[in-house]
Amino acid sequence: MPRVFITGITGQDGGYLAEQMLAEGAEVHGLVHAEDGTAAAFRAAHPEVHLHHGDLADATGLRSLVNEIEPDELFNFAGISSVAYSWEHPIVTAELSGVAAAVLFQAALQVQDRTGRRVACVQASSSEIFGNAPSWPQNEGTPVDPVSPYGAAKAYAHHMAGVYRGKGLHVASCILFNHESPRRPTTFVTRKITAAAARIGAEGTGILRLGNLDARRDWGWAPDYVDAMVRAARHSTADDFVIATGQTHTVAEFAEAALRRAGVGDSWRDHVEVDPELFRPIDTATMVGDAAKARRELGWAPTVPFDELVGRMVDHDVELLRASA
Ligand code: GDR
Repeated sequence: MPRVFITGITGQDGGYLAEQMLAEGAEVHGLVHAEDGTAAAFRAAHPEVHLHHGDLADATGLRSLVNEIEPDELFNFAGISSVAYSWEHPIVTAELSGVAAAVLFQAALQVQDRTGRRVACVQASSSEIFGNAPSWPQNEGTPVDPVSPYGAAKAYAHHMAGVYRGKGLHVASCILFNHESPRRPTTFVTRKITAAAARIGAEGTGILRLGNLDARRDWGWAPDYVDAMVRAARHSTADDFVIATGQTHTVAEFAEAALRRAGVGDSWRDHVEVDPELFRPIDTATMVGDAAKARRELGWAPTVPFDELVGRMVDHDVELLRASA
C-alpha cells in the first residue's frame, strides 16, 4: 500500500482524499501549519493519519519533511484557495500557492533519485490559470493567462509541474474547476448561499448579500475531483487534465436553486441583494471546462449534477441549523 503525503490535508479536498486513502489501507501523512483547532479536530477524527508540522514558506523545512517521509504519492492541495483573499495578499499567495509547489517537486525528485522509487505527484491546479479565456469550454490547450494574483501563483505552479515532468518526475497537473461540498467554508459563494438559504428558509425572512450575480461557474462535487486526482497520480503517464462537469450556471442560478430547495419558492429574488463591495477588482466571467481528456485517459466522469449538488449542500445546512436549534 502506498505511503501518501498530502499538503492541505485539513481542507475540503485534503479531508476527502485522506478518507479515500485510509479506506484503501494507505499510510497517510499530512502537513499542518500549526496545532490549532482545525488540526486538533482533524487529528481527533483521523487518529491514523500522521500529521507533520511545517510551513509552506520554509523551503528547507519542507524539503527535509518530504525527504523524511519518502512518499510514493504526493498531493499538493495546500496554499491560498480564495481568489478574493489573493487580491489583499498577493505576495503571500505567490509564496504559498506558487513557489511552495516548486519546492515540493524538487524534494520529490530528490527522493526519487535517492531511492530509485517513483514518486508520483499531483498538483491541484485551477481553472483560474485561464483568466478571462476568450473561448469556452476551456481545455488543456487553452492559453494560460491569469487575471488574479491567485491565478498567477497557480499558473507558476502549473508551469513548474511541466518543468519537473521534463526532469523525469511524474507530476500531473489537474486543472480543477470549482468543486464544492458541505465542507466548503462560507468564504466561497456556494456555501455562503446554502448556509443563508437554510436560515432564510427556516425563518421566512432575511437577506443574502452577494457580489457579481452574473459570474458563471462550472460547479462539481468535490469528492469526484479528488477521485480524478488519484487517477492522475496512478496513470501510466503524467499529464495535464481539466477536471470539470462541462455545465455552467450563474451565481444567481445557484442562489435561486438553493433558496427554492430551502422552501422559499418564487419569492427567492426578494431575499437576494447585490452589494457592490463584494465585487472583485477583476473577475473571470465564464468558466466551463471540457474534461474529455480525463474521461478518455483516466476513465473519469463527474457523478453529481448541479441540482443534486445544490440539494446536498442545502440539506446539510438545514440539518446543521436543526441540530443547533
Ligand atoms: P472562485 O470561487 O473565486 O471561483 O474560486 P468563489 O466561490 O469565491 O467565487 C465564485 C464566483 O462567485 C462570485 N461571487 C461571490 N464570491 C464570493 N466568495 N462571495 C460572494 O458574496 C460572491 N458574490 C458573487 C465571485 O465573484 C466569483 O465570480 C474557487 C476556489 O475554490 C479556487 O481555489 C479554485 O481554484 C477555483 O474555484 C476554481
